Amino acid sequence: QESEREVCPPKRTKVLLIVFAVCLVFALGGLCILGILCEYNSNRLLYNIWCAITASAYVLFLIRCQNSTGCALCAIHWIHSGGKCYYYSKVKMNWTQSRDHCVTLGGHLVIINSRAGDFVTSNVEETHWIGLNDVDTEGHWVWVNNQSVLFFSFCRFWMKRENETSEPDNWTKFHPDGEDCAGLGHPGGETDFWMDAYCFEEKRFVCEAAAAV
Ligand SMILES: [Ca+2]
Ligand SMILES: [Ca+2]
Repeated sequence: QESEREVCPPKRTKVLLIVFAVCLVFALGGLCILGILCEYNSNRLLYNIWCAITASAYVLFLIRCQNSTGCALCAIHWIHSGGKCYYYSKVKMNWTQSRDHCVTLGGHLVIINSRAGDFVTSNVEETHWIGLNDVDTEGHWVWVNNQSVLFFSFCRFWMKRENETSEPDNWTKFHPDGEDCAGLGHPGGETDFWMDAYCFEEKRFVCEAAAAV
């Protein structure tokens, strides 16, 4: 059973960071006072040990903050990139279930209207649902936030075939309603392009959420 973890709301994360910073200041202050006392007592060994511990803690703090996934920017199991957090599911669901599951995780099915699309596609090795569909109006593709697909994305990501119909092709061979939901790649191979598919198919999916700041 896939674990569900919510993305920490930015406000809550800010409060935690402030509490953490205050604690850190008090801790460092205490260590400094202790170090001064130790020095005052001419206990150089103990003083040096406290200095080493203090410096190490500070370095570890800096390393953690410089790590792109550090400082709780994204919840566990989410990947940080460009101010966004991305979650790649382990389970397969149909498109509607995928959309709803992303919401329960604190995000939404991924919206690709920027160069983030290359990052998203680079992290999948099999077909995944994305937050794009033409359920309401055939041929009018919209994201889960009701935005239209930008021209750049439309040209860049839909699969192109030579001498055949390119995607989206609204294939009706296995269902008369055609294909109204978009996924990365196809079940058999490459994943760095979009294809429309039957919304009832079960695929893994990519969720997106804003990174906490
Ligand atoms: Ca369609
Ligand atoms: Ca298709």
